[in-house]
Formats: sequence, structure tokens, C-alpha cells
Amino acid sequence: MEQTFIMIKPDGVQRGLVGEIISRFEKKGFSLKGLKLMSVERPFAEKHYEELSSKPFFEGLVDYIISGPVAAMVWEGKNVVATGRKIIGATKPSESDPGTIRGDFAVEVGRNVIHGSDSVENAKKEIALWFPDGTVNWQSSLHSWIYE
Ligand code: IDP
Repeated sequence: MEQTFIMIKPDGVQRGLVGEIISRFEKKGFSLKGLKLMSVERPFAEKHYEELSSKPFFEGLVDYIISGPVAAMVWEGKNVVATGRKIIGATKPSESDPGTIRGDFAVEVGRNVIHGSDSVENAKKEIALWFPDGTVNWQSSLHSWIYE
């Protein structure tokens, strides 16, 4: 089954949105396979965002990610990478639809509350980076009520 890496950024943690965000993924029917609250060091944040290292906003982005604890998660389910991106909404909150996390809770691109992997390949890389000791292997007893 497909997995994605989701991270609630420091603004989301500070604003008390952890429960709300977890709830949206849970209610959809996805399964939580990994969860930890952690503070990351600058080199780790730079590694996570290495594909954006040439962007003018890179340093500000890294400052943002290391500015407080983040909630790192692995969610599992059918099409969870693409559907997770839809639940999160467009990168710029001014373009995120109402009903999405960024559409409902964010105003600025540099304070957009949440990260979600943008491809299955990147999800695998990000899960390996953030959960080097692996995740929890379990199956919800609701599985047959969610999948036909
Ligand atoms: P994504 O988070 O929706 O996948 P990316 O383009 O991968 O979007 O950018 C990563 C993060 O970098 C964004 O979520 C946002 O926090 C930040 N970011 C992207 N574009 C800008 C910008 O133009 N100014 C400031 N921050 C930006």
C-alpha cells in the first residue's frame, strides 16, 4: 500500500493544528503509520529541501522549518500521495481552495502550515530520511469498511 510523508510545520504546531490535521487524514480513511514531534537542525532541514536549494526563498524556508518543533508523520492508503496533496491544498494559500488545510488555515506561502510529499518516489526518500528506524506495521480493523 502507498505511503506518504506529512509534516506539520512549526506554525501548525504552535497554532494548535496538530489534532485538526491528524483528524482530517484519519476521517478520510488513511492509516497513521508513523508519528513523532521533533525539532530539526539546519543541515537536516537543508537535506529535506535540497531540491529547492537554488531558490531565493531557500534560506528563509530553512529558518522557518527549524523555528520550532514539527510533527512528522507517515500516512498509508490507496493514492495517499496525490490525495494527501489535495487535502493539503495549493502551495500558495491565496490559491488553496477552501476546505483544504492551507485554504482553511494559512495566509502566506512562507507560513503554509504543512508539507506533503509530491510523488511516490519522493515519499519513499522522505520517509527514509525522517523515519530511519522504520514505521509501525499494523492494519486498522476498519480496513474492510474503507476498502472494497
Ligand atoms: P509544496 O510544499 O507545496 O510541495 P514547494 O514548491 O516544494 O511546495 O515548496 C516548499 C515550501 O517552500 C512551500 O511549502 C513553502 O513553505 C515554501 N515556498 C515555496 N515557494 C515559496 C515562495 O515563493 N516564497 C516563500 N516560500 C516559498
